[in-house]
Amino acid sequence: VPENQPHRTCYHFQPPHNWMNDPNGPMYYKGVYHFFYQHNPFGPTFGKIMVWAHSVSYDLINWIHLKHALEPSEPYDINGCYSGSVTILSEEKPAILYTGNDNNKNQVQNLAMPKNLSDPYLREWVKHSQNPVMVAPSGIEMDNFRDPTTAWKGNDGKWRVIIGAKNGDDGKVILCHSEDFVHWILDPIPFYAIDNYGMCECPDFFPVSICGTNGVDTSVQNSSIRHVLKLSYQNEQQEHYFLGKYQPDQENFMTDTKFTGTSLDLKLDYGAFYASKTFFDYAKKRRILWGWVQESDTTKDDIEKGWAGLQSIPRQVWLDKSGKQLMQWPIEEVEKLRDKQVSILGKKLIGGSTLQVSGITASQVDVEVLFELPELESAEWLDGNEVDPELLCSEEYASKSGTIGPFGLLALASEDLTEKTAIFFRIYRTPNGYKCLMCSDESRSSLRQDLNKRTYATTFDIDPNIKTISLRSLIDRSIIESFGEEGRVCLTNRVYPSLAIDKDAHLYVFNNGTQTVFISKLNAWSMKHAEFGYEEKIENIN
Ligand code: DQQ
Repeated sequence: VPENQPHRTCYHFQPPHNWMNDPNGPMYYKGVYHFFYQHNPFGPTFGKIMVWAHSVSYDLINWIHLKHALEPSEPYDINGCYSGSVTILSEEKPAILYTGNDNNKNQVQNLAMPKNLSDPYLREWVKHSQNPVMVAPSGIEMDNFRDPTTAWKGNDGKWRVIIGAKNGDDGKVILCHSEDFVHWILDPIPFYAIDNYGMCECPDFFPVSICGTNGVDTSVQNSSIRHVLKLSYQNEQQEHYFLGKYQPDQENFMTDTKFTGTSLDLKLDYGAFYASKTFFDYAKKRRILWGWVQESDTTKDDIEKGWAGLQSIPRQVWLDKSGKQLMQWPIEEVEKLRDKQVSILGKKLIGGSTLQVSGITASQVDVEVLFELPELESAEWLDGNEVDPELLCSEEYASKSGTIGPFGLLALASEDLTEKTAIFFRIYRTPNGYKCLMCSDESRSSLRQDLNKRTYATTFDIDPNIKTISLRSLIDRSIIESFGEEGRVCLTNRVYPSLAIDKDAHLYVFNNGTQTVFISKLNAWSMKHAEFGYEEKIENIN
């Protein structure tokens, strides 16, 4: 990677160089966190020879890069080792199920096991002699059958796994079961199907506890859990999920809600976040989510930078008390990187005001703000049941005045505010109660014209008696991950400021509503660099 790179992150996971996309097979195993990822070792674009790169960590923040776990080598994966997952089988043996792009460019599922279970880093993986262990069933396109999940075991002792698929424009999720993890039977009835929305990539299927924030292991089935089915819609590049009831005896998942194709559908993150995957961390009894955060600059830039693609900071996920949505929060370990702190307490933010948060390195910061709201009755009226939040945000830039809001943060901002990414709330009164719009607006994030600058937004219902609303943003040079209302809404942005870089980046709090809001408390910390180590053996690739 060339020197002097203002957009390369300092505490998000990145490979030493070149292209990265999907998280693969994350797991905790005997004291070590493993992370595999889709990687092109030969360049900063998606490549012909995709491998499973491999890194290990003791805290999910500081990493050691190892040599690749899987590289194309056999007829069943010679055109790429695509995404998949790890399952820990009986006798604590981990197994990788991954998609091979085979010599006919068909997608098949393959199995790999560690060569030496006593190597704490599980450096070497052996592909199974009976690969491929699954091929596309009839009614599924042979080149659109990929991304097996972590398997779960039923009470009958059989393993189940689901796999993304497509036929024409119709997305499908295929259920497969096996007694020995090698011989698989594919269920002719799709586990999930959605017409006209294209390929369902990278499914994820996991239980969540109905009370508390603890996670549960993937095979757990009892009355105190619900299930989550997550799908990556290839056409939209967005992560949709459904809560519901899994009925193992009928091999059936009954979703609580139907997909509508509108802003009412649930997404893990309303911004740049894709191909995500969870795992159960049995050390800390939590379920952790990783997601790929794509670039939004040009391929030419990626080639100049020598790298492309980030991973989100791992997030803990759990079911909200309402049972109607998931909650997400950056894992607590990221707080170890918090360095110099500044605080603001009880500060009035009158309409039209902007307040700088000074004394921190604003290009790499963790900031948490609690806003105290005025009486909600004064909120603007919003007609119509179905408003498109992104349209609302793009028409009403953060700089335009509202009543209660827009208020929030201006991140990676230049001193004169010509560059800024606004992450903000605005509150509305609707026929069905109060709604909060949360938005992240990249339109002014850089003076550069050749970037894909998006506006991401969603609305959520708020209690009429709500007094405060919180916002946390993890800012790291070209990424901003924001968590509204304690993790109810997540929005991730990739931005490439040209002025607001390094020491010239600033952080502000603003209020452009006519109503005053208060900063009840704000804490911001400069963030230290995460450590990335390399094993010497990794240098074999070029
Ligand atoms: N990327 C992988 C596929 C997956 C897609 C290939 C999602 O397995 O469907 O790198 O980003």
